[in-house]
Amino acid sequence: MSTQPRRVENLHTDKGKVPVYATGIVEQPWDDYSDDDHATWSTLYARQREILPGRACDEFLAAQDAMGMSADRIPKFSELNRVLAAATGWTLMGVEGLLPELDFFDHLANRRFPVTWWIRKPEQIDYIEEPDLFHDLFGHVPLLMNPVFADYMEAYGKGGVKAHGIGADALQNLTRLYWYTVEFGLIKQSGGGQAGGLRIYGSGIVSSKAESVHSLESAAPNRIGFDLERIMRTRYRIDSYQKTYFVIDSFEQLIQATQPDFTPIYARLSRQASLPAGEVLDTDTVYQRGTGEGWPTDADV
Ligand code: HBI
Ligand code: FE
Repeated sequence: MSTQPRRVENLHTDKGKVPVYATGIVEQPWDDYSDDDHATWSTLYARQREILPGRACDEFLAAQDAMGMSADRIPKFSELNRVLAAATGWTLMGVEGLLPELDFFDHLANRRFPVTWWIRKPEQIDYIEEPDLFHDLFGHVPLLMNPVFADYMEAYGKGGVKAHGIGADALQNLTRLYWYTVEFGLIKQSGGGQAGGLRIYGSGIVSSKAESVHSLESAAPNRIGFDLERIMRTRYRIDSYQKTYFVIDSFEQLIQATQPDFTPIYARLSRQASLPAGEVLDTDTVYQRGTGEGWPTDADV
């Protein structure tokens, strides 16, 4: 998600005052969740787990089960942290919402994943603009159990702290990488499955019912093989389905791509124009050249 993060000052919720620390870290007020909150989690969880087998990568579903997540109720961060910390050294921490980028990167660089403590209202069940608990906990957290993906997320955070020191263009390149991998990435799954063996690992997709189907089965979007510098040049959509989904061969491919120092890459990219979200290049490995049906005509970011 890349809407402007808002600093949290004195936070008063309808559940009374939730303690907020200077850095926006919030204890999960688990006892204060309403029946509606738990019902929203249950509805969304059951709905996604109904359609994800055969669409999400096996690692995602296995990790979600291994963490003990279920449709019963909103999971307790403290309980998940016991399993997660033992698996990959990552821990969750409650936050009010989007953090300033440098705070966010610094948390990732130290294997801390910020999870929004509140869940959307029942009337927002199908779409919410900014990341809520369901997007973060259901979408982002399970793959932190996967050692290779966990390494990638730490490397991403360290790269973000460095990019923050370099400047806005570097940050934009890196945000595109996050968008087309962590949020909206597809992966080749050994063993076939839907859509010629492509599966979902991106959090923005797995936490969305419609996009879980669209990303794999619609004729509209492009599906193109992962290429780090090509992705860093590619603009994206915030308010609609992606026009292009990028496909990795494996999580190892992600970690290998983040090994080199990005500074020379940023320098090279600064001399190249950014690409429209729906563009297909001659040099692309094309799994599907989309029809473009339904694509918005306004500007990509
Ligand atoms: N803050 N809590 C939170 N969660 C995010 O996913 C997040 C953020 N701040 C910035 C951000 N994401 C994006 O700008 C990333 O691309 C860095
Ligand atoms: Fe996200």
